[in-house]
Amino acid sequence: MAQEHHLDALVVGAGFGGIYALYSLLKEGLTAQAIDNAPDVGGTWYWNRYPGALSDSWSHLYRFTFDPELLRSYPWRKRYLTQPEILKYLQHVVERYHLRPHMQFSTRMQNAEWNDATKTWTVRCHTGDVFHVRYLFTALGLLLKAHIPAMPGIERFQGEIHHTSDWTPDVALENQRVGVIGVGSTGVQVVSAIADQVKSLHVFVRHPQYVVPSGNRDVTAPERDLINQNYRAILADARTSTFAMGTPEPSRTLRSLSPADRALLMEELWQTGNGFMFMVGGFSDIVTDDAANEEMAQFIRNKIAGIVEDPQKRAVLTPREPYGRRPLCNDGYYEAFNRDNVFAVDVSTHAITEVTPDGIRTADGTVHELDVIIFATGFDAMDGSYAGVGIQGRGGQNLYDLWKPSGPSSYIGMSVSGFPNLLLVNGPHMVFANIPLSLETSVDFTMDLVRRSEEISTRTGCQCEIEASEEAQRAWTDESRSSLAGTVFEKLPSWLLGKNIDGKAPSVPFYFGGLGKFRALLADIKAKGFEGFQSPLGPAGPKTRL
Ligand code: NA7
Repeated sequence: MAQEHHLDALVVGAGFGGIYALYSLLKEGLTAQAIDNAPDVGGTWYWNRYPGALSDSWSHLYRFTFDPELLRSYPWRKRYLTQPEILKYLQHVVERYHLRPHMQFSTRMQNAEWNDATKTWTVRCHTGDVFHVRYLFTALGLLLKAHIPAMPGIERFQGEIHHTSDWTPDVALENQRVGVIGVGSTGVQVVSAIADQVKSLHVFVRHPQYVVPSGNRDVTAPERDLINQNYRAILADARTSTFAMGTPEPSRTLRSLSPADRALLMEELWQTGNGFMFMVGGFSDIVTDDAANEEMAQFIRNKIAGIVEDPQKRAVLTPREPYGRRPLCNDGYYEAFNRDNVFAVDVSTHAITEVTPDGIRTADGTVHELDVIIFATGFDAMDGSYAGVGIQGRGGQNLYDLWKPSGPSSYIGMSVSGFPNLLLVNGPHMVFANIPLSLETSVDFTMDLVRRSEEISTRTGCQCEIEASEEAQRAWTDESRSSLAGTVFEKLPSWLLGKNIDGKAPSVPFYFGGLGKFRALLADIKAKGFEGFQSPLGPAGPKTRL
């Protein structure tokens, strides 16, 4: 039954970020609740239940790290975690810390409004529930809003249509004629998983990507013991590294080795598997030096040529662009195209023109007959997650509208000027790194902010406002932009830059400086009395700078 709730804090989202924010708030002694639109915990990992869904971070680092006992005791089988395993793990965490009584599911936040007189947020949900809280944590996830490109005729299709992020376990693909649109991380996983189940599989490829093996396999008991014994050092390394993926990040450049030695190293990386490992685990300059990047890219092209037997399929699957999107890995992707029932459709030269009642027509006039169309077409990432919720700050300013014209802007991915006591969990301009570790860093810092705010509020008798200064926010937005400058990532139109969505303002919605640097920066901000935040939480005096 719908209720009015009066709490210290509301957390919106019950994925990795929301779970840890809720845990931290309760530990702090505050009254808090989490809500989620989904019927259970999991966030991104609840919705993305498509076949083959797998995390591409090593299993031992794709988890919470705040509890050493949990780290050492929770079992895992392989080097990577499947979606069902991740969901089970998150459910376990929720039970272990008795969080479930503080969670309400099937509850969607519709809007949130800041009241400057009472210094509270009023959050209204589609269930009729209303929450009055002093702190609002948005843990909405990066990949919430599905991107489904407009395609004429789609409503006339007589088969089934699914986006991978809205998958239900009852989707039956066996013996069906299936079309997959998109070959990003998701499409690659789906294709590899279903190729041998379906009658036919047409994969619509616009920009083929570089896919290296993941090298997935069982983790042996001695390997697990070794990880357990060394967890402290492993975590320390990850937290001071750039991507926090547990892969080496050497400083040697590609050309510091002889051609023969670097070919050997590339082969070793290929055999080891893991996308980040391949991109940054061998050489330091793959993302910054065009020639080094091209040599690495050519190595992968040669591998593709050695695996994909059919010349037409090989041509469609071979990328020509630099190796500079989010690195992908998956076992068996290219091999799947050696099956007679799997086809590579080149939609860069012959785009999809329409969906017909019985399939997809491409510009060359061919109708590819299908029973099921799977959109693996990605997301309106990051600020897109905020599109469906009306968050109104001081003066009725709408957060998403504010971000729309020139891209999102925040201070350290956590706070937005004009939106007091709104704490973003992995919001726009968060650090680009392995998610569990980066979000723990962010939530820990927001808890530092809340702790300080509570002290001030108790001392002064007035609710303290946690709010970035405009200058600090602007400086951080600039910093995020320059963190990408000179890298290959900036040259390609990927979702990392919001360039996959027509009409979206180009922006750099991540901070690419790395987790180690980010953590050092947060320590510095704290040491300087929460520099960049407005007084009284931040330093007194004139507006603060980074
Ligand atoms: P991505 O990486 O954004 O990939 C989406 C794919 O969909 C990509 O291959 C796109 O091709 C393709 N796409 C999108 N629109 C079209 C149209 N109209 N026609 C043909 N192909 C299209 O999303 P993912 O879900 O795979 O991965 C997102 C992140 O989730 C991933 O990086 C992980 O961090 C988890 P394009 O490249 O635009 O030509």
